[in-house]
Amino acid sequence: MENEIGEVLVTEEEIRAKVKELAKRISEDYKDKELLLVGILKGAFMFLADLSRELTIPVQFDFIAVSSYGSISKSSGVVRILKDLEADIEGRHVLIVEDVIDTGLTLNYLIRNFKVRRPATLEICALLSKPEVQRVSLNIKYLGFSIPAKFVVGYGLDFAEKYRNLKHVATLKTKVATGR
Ligand code: PRP
Ligand code: 7HP
Repeated sequence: MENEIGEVLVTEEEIRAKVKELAKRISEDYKDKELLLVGILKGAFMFLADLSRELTIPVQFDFIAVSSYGSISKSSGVVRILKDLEADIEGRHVLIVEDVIDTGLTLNYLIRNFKVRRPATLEICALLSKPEVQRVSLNIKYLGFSIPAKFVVGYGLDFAEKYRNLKHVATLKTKVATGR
């Protein structure tokens, strides 16, 4: 399976150090608040699991699963909610945890959707961002790494549902379009 994997962009050690650094900042910023972590399935599961274990404050968890409507509406940024939040987020301190921001359209949609539910605060924590292909402006308060506009796998990210379990982030030898 490793034959398809290209160069390592972010090593296991770099991820571990960054997760600790982000968790420290988040623990300080939310020390007097009740934090609700919202993971975007599936890709964020590994980052969320590691990040949350480095937090030194009590937290609660919720998850949302989304998918693009289809090739035509992908560019419109409209996403379909496959599994909605269980929590009522009105008045809550919500931190969205995402694996990768590519065009930014998914998060842009979710931010607008969540704001309607009137959380007390709403912030983004993303492991990876590809600034070259981002099409909407987002305020990413907690960011792990800015990477080139290459399709990547590992640490939660997949290609055809494979490679999510890699401990590092790597490119694929097979060329895959990124940035939609
Ligand atoms: C990925 C990723 C983001 C989105 C980013 O999810 O987890 O949610 O795409 O792309 P964008 O910034 O261009 O909107 P994907 O649809 O691959 O689902 P998955 O997390 O289940 O793998
Ligand atoms: C989605 C996605 N999934 C895996 N790898 C990437 O680089 C990706 N960008 N957007």
